[in-house]
Amino acid sequence: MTRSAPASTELLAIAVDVAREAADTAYRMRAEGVSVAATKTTVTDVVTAADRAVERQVLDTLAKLRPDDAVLGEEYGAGEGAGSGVRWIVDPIDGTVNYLYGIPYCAVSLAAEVDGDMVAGVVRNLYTGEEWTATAGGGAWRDGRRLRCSTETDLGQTLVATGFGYDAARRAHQARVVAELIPQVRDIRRQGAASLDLCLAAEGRVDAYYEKGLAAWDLAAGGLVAAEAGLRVGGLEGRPAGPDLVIAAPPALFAPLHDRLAALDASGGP
Ligand code: LIP
Repeated sequence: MTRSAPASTELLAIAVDVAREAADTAYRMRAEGVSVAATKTTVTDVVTAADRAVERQVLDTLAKLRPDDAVLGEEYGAGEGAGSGVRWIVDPIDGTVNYLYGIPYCAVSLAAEVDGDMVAGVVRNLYTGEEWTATAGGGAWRDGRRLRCSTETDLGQTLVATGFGYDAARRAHQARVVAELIPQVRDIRRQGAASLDLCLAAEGRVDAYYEKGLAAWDLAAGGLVAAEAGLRVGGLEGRPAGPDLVIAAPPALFAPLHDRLAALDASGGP
C-alpha cells in the first residue's frame, strides 16, 4: 500500500520548476557549444554531455524534493524509490538531433505518474520558452491558455506529424508507410521531437500525430497534454499508446487514421 501521493497540482508545480531550471541549463550548454558525447542504438542515435547533465540535474533536484519517489529517465534509466507511489518520467532533451544542430525544436519533458496513472506533465521548448502543461482531468494549457485540439474530420484535410527511428531498416519501413500516407492527407510534418509534436497536436497546430518506436519518456508528458486537450491517444486495435505505435488524433479522425496506418503496417517492420 503506497502512502497518499500529493495532489496532481502539487506534482505539476514541482515538475514546472524542475523543467524550467533544466531548460535553462540545456540552453546555456547549447550556447557554450555541444558535441556528441556518445552514440546509443546506432551511430545517428546520439547523446550529448547536455543530455546527461540535464537529466542528472533533474534527478538530483527530485531526489532532494521527493526522496521516496521512483524515476525513469532516458539517460540514467530507472530508480525504484521507496514506495511513495509517485514515479517521475524524464526526457532531458527531447529532439536531441535538433539540439545538436541548433534547430529550435527541442524540449525538456517531465511527467509524474501515481500508481501507474499519468497525473501531471510539462513540456518546455528550451529555445522559445513555450511551456505546455496538463494534469489528469485538469485540462491542457500553454502559457496560461486552455488548449483544445483540432476539430478536423476529413483525413484528406489532415496535417499529420510523425517521426522516424534511428535504425536504417526501421526507417526504410517507416518511409514506405509515410510515402503511401502522404497522398491521402493534407501533408506531413517531421519536426524531430515527439513531446513537442504531441503538444502542437494538442493545440491544433497539427491535426494529428503518429509514430512507431517512442519510449516512455518521449510520450509521458506530451501524451497527457494531448489527451487533456481532447485528442484520443492510443495504439492499434485498442492497445494503449506505446512503442508499437502512438496515434494522437481528434476523436472523429482517430478511426480513419488508425485504419489507414493499420493497413500500411505502420506498427510493423523492424
Ligand atoms: C526523438 C523523438 C522523435 C523521433 C526522433 C527521436 P530523442 O527523441 O522525440 O519523435 O522521431 O527520431 O527519437 O532521441 O531526440 O530523445
